[in-house]
Amino acid sequence: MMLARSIAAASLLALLLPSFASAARPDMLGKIFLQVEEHGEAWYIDPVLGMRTYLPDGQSALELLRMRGLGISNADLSLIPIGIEDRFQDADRDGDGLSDQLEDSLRTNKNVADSDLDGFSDGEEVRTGNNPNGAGKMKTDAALAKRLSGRILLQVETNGEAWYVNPADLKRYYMKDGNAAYQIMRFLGVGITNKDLEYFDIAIIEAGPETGLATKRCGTDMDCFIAAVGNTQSATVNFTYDFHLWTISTHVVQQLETRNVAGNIQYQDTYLSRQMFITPENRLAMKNNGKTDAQIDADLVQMQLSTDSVNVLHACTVQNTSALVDVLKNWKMGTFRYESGPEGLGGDYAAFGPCTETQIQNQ
Ligand SMILES: [Ca+2]
Ligand SMILES: [Ca+2]
Ligand SMILES: [Ca+2]
Repeated sequence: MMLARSIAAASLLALLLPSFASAARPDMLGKIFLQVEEHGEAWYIDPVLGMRTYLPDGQSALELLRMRGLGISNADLSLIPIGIEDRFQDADRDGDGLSDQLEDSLRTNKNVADSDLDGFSDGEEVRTGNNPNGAGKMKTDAALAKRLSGRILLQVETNGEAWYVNPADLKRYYMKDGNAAYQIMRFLGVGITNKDLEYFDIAIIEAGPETGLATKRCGTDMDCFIAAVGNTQSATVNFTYDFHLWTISTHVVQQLETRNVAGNIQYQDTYLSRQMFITPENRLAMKNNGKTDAQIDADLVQMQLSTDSVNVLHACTVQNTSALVDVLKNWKMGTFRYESGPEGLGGDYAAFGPCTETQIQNQ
């Protein structure tokens, strides 16, 4: 009975979902693999792009952090458990098992092994999930850690410190620089055959020359983002909007991001969340057409399940910056066009230039 029901649900989902190239291997997303049939080359499977990036050295790891990192608030970051990779050796002046720089990030005392003087060293407390700065356990959010599995996170409220959420244990590993990232990612990597690795296309991380303008982080201010795009400056914003398809309304929070790569603007957007609902008017109309509340609610649950994925991405190379600015202004006014074009990417995205669309299904 349970089996029949889950097969029915799975086939319904298969009908509703577009086919995603990487959905077949969700277990591999966000992991580091070492090419054991060659010379142990390290590859990162980007969980957003569903593509692999080659990491030959610390410089490439640094570019990966800069280009593919996701900004996170300190409050959210604190809810993800901390992992410690003992094989990565770094300065630890008080010998408590936490490197000096990790202690700076955690705000523990790097000169005192037991910051809160409770008899347990800072390292012991972090390893056991206890608070090294006071009493009690560290508060964690397993669902958040799972959602960010395999992502690189950047502490945008402080100094952009980078962390990697290891899919194997859903803990975050601190990477103080490119060299640390490279070594820690190698330690966390697992072997893979060439055949399995070749399942993923290669994504090339192009940092490009520095533009002299740091990434403008606009929070939720679309005017700030639009102005930055007009100046071909790298920028990010979280953008919230609603759209309506047939009787279903969808509330979306999306991260928009542009990057100035050697003078060219690259654009991408990522769904942070999508919630679907039915307005009272539409519910009444559906009931007048003979549906019961229970049927309407069941349909809604199925729709929500089918679109429950975050990390849905459009990536475009912008050919005409002013066209992108015009589209963003329309979005801000609530006019969002998403009709399919000849390549399946029409509507507003057709104005940007060549686009790829990648959608990753949640596990
Ligand atoms: Ca220490
Ligand atoms: Ca300490
Ligand atoms: Ca302590």
